[in-house]
This record gives sequence, C-alpha cells and structure tokens, in this order.
Amino acid sequence: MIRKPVVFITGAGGEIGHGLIARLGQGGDRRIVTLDVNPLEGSLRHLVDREFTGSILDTALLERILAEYEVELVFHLAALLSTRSEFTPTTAHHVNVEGTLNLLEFAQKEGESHGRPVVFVYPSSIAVYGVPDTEVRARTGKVQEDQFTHPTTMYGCNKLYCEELGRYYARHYKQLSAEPLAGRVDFRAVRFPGLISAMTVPSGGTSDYAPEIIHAAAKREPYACFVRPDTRIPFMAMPDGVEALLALAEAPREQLTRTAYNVAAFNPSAREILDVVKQAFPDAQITWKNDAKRQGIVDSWPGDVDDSAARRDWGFSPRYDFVRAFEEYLIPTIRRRYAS
Ligand code: AKB
Repeated sequence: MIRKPVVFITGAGGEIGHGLIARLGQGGDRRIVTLDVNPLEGSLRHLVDREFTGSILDTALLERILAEYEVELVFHLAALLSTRSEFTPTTAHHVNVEGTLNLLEFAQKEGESHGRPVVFVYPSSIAVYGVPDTEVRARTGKVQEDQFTHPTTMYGCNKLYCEELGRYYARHYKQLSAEPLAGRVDFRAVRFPGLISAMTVPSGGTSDYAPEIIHAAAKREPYACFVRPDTRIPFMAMPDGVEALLALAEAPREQLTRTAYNVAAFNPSAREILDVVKQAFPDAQITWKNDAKRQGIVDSWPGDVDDSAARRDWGFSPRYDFVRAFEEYLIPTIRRRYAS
C-alpha cells in the first residue's frame, strides 16, 4: 500500500486547530489528517482529508494512522489548559505529557519509516514562566526564554517538560545513537501568550478573560471578569498565532538557534481591553469579580516577553497590534458572527 503524505493535527477541534485548518484549507495544497476527542465542526470537515475521533492516549489508533499515512508535519495542539489542569492535575499530566510522548514516538517512527525527519510543531505557553512576585515582574519588563522557568501550574510544568522531551527526541537520539535513522523528529516549539480568536471561545484557560469579555459583550450577555482591572499579560490575535506556527514549521532547520521561542504582539491590561470593547459595544455589561486562584496564575506569568529570537531566526512579525487586532479583526468579525 502506498501511504499518502499529510499534515497531522491533534486537538484539531480546539481554538488553534480551528484557525489552522481554515488557513491551511485556503491554500488547498496540503492534505490534512486530524485527531480530536470530539467530531470536527461541520464548517471544517470539507477542508480535511480524514478525520479521526479519538484520544492521543490511544496508541493503537496512532499505530493505525502511522500505517496509513506518511506524516511529514505534526501540529500537536491537543492539551488541557491551565485552569482546567489545576482542577484535574493527574488527568492533565496524562493528556499533556503522556499524550505528547505518544506523539513524539509516533513522529520518530514516521521519520524512520519514510527516511526523513518529521517536523513537529508544539504550541508551548507563557505558563512555563513563574515570576516570583509583582515587584520582580514590574522590574523585569520583557522576559527572555531562559528566565524564570519555574512554573506554578501543572499545565506550565507539563509544557516546560514537553519542550525538553521534544529537545531530547530531536537531539539526544541523533547524538548518542549509532542508528543511522536516529533523530527523526525535528521538534520546534513556540511559547504562545493568550490567544484571542474571533471565531471561537476558549475553555479551561486562564487568559480566557480577554476573549470572554469580547464575546460576551457582542452577545449582549453579562460577564464578570475574574482578574483585577490592572492585570496585564501578553496576547496575540489568532491569525498571527496561526501564521507563527506555519512560519516556524517552514523555517530552515539551520536557522533555528533555540528549541522554544517566545512570541507576542500586545499586552493590554484587562481595563484597557474593557475600554475598547465598551467603545464598540456600549451596552456591554462587564463587572469585576476576582478569583484569587486564577489571579495568582496570571500574576505568575510575565507582563511581556522578549520575542527577538523568533523575529531574528524565522522572521516572526505579527500583523496585529492592540488597535488593529480590535479594529480590523476582532470587533468586525465578532459583530458579523453574532449578527448572523
Ligand atoms: C491558558 O490560559 O491556559 C492558555 C495559555 C496562556 O497557554 N491560554
């Protein structure tokens, strides 16, 4: 049987998967195979060649996909996000760590079977950071990749460790093994800030307050924001997040000087987000109701990150700053979406 070359996306039905499939589908030149615990939304189905409904913990299912397809590129998006992971830390560890290990093994075997390294793109997160206190946070400004990597959440620990696992699969096998086919995983990670999509509302994250404010206002639903108005973390509009994944996947290996790269676009306070949303939706009913646990999580994340390595090595350059993200992407798209 001749296997078909494809891009493989796990967690395809989630926020990033939604944007990535829509973007890859525009080009139409790549065959897409997806895996998600839930069936894909109808609007995405025609863009994918084959949809598998199942878990990344199901190694028999992964073996089946391996036997049928020649996977050249993996976007491993499946994960439980930070707030959700705090409620079910051992489940988070199973899904986020063991699931990633399964996918790395899958990629290693794929690479061995077709004789070329498989590019493995992994969305890591600003959750890998644990800034000790607000004074250090204010004093530090833009955090670099190797600073404060002491996460306070299970999700942050999982993401940081999986970056290291990816590094192991990419480098350790190559250096220590006598096997000519070793080092078949070309692992690349991007540390995302909070992502804001006009098309979907996230679930289980701690940066979710920003998209939740915007979507609630557009739907004319009341919303109680769970962080203080002065809370400030980095964010990015989803189209820039998707472009970042694609640009990192395409970058020549020899240009990459790191395993994991910071990326960011703007870092408004929750109050600044509310102000622009109120201009667009003057009837928005947004109140403040602090959740100490979730506030503690965002306070441990940096107020901003230094993404100069991503800009230098693979040309990361977000199109949307704070004003453009709201004026040209979020507000008009969300308005249209709920109007229809
Ligand atoms: C979360 O809030 O858990 C995610 C993230 C910042 O990785 N959005």
